[in-house]
Amino acid sequence: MRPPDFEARMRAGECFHDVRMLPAAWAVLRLDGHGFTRFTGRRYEKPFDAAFHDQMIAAAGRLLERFQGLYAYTESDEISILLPRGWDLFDRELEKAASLSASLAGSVFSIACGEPVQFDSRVWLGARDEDVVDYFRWRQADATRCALNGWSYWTLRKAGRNAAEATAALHGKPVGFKHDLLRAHGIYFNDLPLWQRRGTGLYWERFAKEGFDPIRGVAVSTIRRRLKVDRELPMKREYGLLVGRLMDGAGSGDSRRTA
Ligand SMILES: Nc1nc2c(ncn2[C@@H]2O[C@H](COP(=O)(O)OP(=O)(O)O)[C@@H](O)[C@H]2O)c(=O)[nH]1
Ligand SMILES: [Mg+2]
Repeated sequence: MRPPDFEARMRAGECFHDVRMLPAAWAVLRLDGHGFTRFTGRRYEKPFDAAFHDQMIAAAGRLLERFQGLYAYTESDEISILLPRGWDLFDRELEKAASLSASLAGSVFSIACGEPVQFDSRVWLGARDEDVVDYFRWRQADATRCALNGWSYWTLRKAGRNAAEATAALHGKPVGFKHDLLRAHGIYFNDLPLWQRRGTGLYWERFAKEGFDPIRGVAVSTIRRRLKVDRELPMKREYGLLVGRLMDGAGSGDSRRTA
């Protein structure tokens, strides 16, 4: 076989390499810690550990910067990164976006915690702006549900129930039952920190940096952007409005003006 034919035959085996995210569709990368139930169980406070959440925030921030995203959201062991509609890094190749995001999150988190950990990564596509708002409301509702379940489960465990008993006691029980159970143990779910109940958002915010232009001898004010870590996210409709503003590009872009 001629070398070019051989090369082509081998390349043909890379059959997922041409898969690209639909042009102009909204894309979200969602990363999830792999086997984190075991990993966190060994190392972190239950049900929530502020140091663990800070390490997730560190990984989310690096992803937002590296992938030039508009918004990052993290809850539990997952991170969602909203990419701008016209995102064209890596030619929108799915394999590149998924593998590079997973490896970046894994390396940032591993360095932060001192132990090798892995993330998986998938791509979500949405055609309409409302789909993106729904996506982030969906993940936030998941955060609230998991926080209530986690607090209920670990409250029972700490009160002496074993894993099977705690699981059985909560199986099929409505939200109100879990609130009551927590209250009976002196825990008011609605008073728990917002980052536990709603997750944390990261987005760009603009700020004015004052300086001096030595050539013209005038004071200058430069509009820069920095990453805001929002641990007090609104919820439901208000949260949707925040996501909508970030999709419109609020907070992104640098510009320069003279004072
Ligand atoms: N100890 C502890 N565990 C956490 C924390 N945040 C998330 N987790 C755990 O991370 C796991 C995430 O769930 P999931 O992705 O379905 O589990 P996985 O498939 O084992 O990674 C759950 O078991 C959570 O309890 C935390 O702050 N502290
Ligand atoms: Mg996981």
